[in-house]
Amino acid sequence: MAASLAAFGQAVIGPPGSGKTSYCLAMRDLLVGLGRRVSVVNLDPANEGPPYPCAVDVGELVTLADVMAALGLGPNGGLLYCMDYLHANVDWLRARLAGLPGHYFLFDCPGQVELGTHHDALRAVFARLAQWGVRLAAVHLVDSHYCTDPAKFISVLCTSLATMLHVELPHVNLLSKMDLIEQFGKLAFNLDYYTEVLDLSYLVDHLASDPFFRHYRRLNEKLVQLIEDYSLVSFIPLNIQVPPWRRGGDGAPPSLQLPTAEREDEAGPLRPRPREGVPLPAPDTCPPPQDKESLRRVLQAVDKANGYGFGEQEQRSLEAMMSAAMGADFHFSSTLAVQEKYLQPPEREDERP
Ligand SMILES: Nc1nc2c(ncn2[C@@H]2O[C@H](COP(=O)(O)OP(=O)(O)OP(=O)(O)O)[C@@H](O)[C@H]2O)c(=O)[nH]1
Ligand SMILES: [Mg+2]
Repeated sequence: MAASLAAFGQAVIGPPGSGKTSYCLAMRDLLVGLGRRVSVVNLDPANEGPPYPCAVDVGELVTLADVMAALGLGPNGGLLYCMDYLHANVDWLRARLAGLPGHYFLFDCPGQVELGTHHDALRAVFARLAQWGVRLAAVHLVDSHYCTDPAKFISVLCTSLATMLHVELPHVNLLSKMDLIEQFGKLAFNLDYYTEVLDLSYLVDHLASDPFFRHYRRLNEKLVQLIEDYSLVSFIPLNIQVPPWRRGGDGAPPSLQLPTAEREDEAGPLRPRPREGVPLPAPDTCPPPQDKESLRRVLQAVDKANGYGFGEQEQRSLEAMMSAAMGADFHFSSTLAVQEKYLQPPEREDERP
């Protein structure tokens, strides 16, 4: 029997565009800063030229473009085929991971929703990883702006629950892009109502004030009852980018220091390295600095979920200890502080035009 890989990692999943690839880049930078040896594994056959240094790329095995051209499939069918192909050739993945002993893996997964809710290939790949000794937590991202629309938020809850039940891994749900949460309107309730998924009957009442949704009240009642019966879904707010009003003078708060020089050699800079043939962005189009504080809170939950936090692996660096100390404040997401941090402050009377 082949030796166990004995590793920890995160399977980063979620709907298209929810921020999975950006999360992998930012989480990698954070983990490298903590002294972990990290490898990002791109499992998305449509992800050409990911922004992070890619240790293992499914594109070496199969790409969506090739499958679509060779089999005449559309993008959705093509992606499902690619994932079935990966599952059928999963030993390729094992051989690649075996070449990275002692590494912490971040798996950047494709965004097709059915892969998380009912298609079998991705779940089967995760099950094989578990058999090989890779202890995974699923990190499931959904766009936070859905909170501003009660109907969409109910569907987000249903999708998250279905994914948790289907993927069968320890699970951490994230509300991503907190800087955009109120982009399409104000929240009807405090932020902790959405992160803790509190009494959902208020949401149904709120929805019933819309003449269109009044007809679907009983359906919505049944859906929220199902979610509450399982009592599994809750969210941690995540913001990869620092909101402009919190950036201060030069745009970067003091907590967002770049890694030290020797770390930078090992890890690469906080922002993506320029790739060959890709022009450098102009200074004003550089990606905004990352919100490390928000990422650390996510890491706390993930370390508990996959068991990493209960081992001896972490080097006792100051940053690692600070990161651990933040665990004492795990109910952060239910406090007013998080609301003040991530939501635009309300307009003051004297500032209104
Ligand atoms: N404002 C803001 N934008 C973000 C944040 N995180 C990601 N984005 C943007 O969201 C878009 C999609 O991000 P990706 O990381 O490519 O999302 P993805 O889930 O990997 O997308 P697919 O692989 O296509 O499913 C990009 O334009 C990112 O720059 C965030 O915290 N705030
Ligand atoms: Mg992606």
